[in-house]
Amino acid sequence: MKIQSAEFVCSVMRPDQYPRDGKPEIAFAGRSNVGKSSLMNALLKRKGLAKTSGTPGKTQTLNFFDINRKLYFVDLPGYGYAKVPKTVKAIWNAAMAVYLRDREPLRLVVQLLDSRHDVSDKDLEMIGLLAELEIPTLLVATKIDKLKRGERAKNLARIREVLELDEDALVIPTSSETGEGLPQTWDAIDDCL
Ligand SMILES: Nc1nc2c(ncn2[C@@H]2O[C@H](COP(=O)(O)OP(=O)(O)OP(=O)(O)O)[C@@H](O)[C@H]2O)c(=O)[nH]1
Ligand SMILES: [Mg+2]
Repeated sequence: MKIQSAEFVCSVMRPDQYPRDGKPEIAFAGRSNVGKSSLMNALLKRKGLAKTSGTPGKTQTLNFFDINRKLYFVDLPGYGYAKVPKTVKAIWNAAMAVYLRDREPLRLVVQLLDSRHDVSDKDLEMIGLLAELEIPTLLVATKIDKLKRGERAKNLARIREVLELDEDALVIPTSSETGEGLPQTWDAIDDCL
């Protein structure tokens, strides 16, 4: 997809605040710091559009971005080890669950997994929820540029094994730094629109 425009629209928590024009939505989910905001920016070729940070817990609300006046990217708050109180995490998780459970325009969740780390219990919970809700899900393994050649194959195989994926299931290795995997990610997004 050629990006003609990409604009921040709103930062929200409650369903009555979501956009109402019915344009299709692609959401980005994954633990804090896995690289959701960076991947969105890389896909859109807009460096500072979604705010990124070395400190986990940067994105704290659902952030909607209008792409080409045609669809929305939705940057979800990260789950997991964000350095915030439990009560705040519970509020983010609830906001995310409400969104996922009942969002008609949602076409695809891009679920990010850090290629350097083992799949966490929280990741499994999230992937289980997406399956239960029958939401089309694309798995991507982020920060692949940080792995050495040998580690790369091993870690990708490990992800497939832990998630018990079929041979034909896709896990796209991505890097927001080198651009690896971005065309394949766009192909999968385009297929859902
Ligand atoms: N080397 C490398 N670093 C990355 C990549 N993607 C993200 N990072 C770095 O990882 C850190 C976290 O990235 P974010 O995009 O802010 O992560 P996030 O998932 O949006 O985090 P939260 O908003 O806290 O949930 C930043 O320091 C990024 O520069 C990647 O593909 N390669
Ligand atoms: Mg973020």
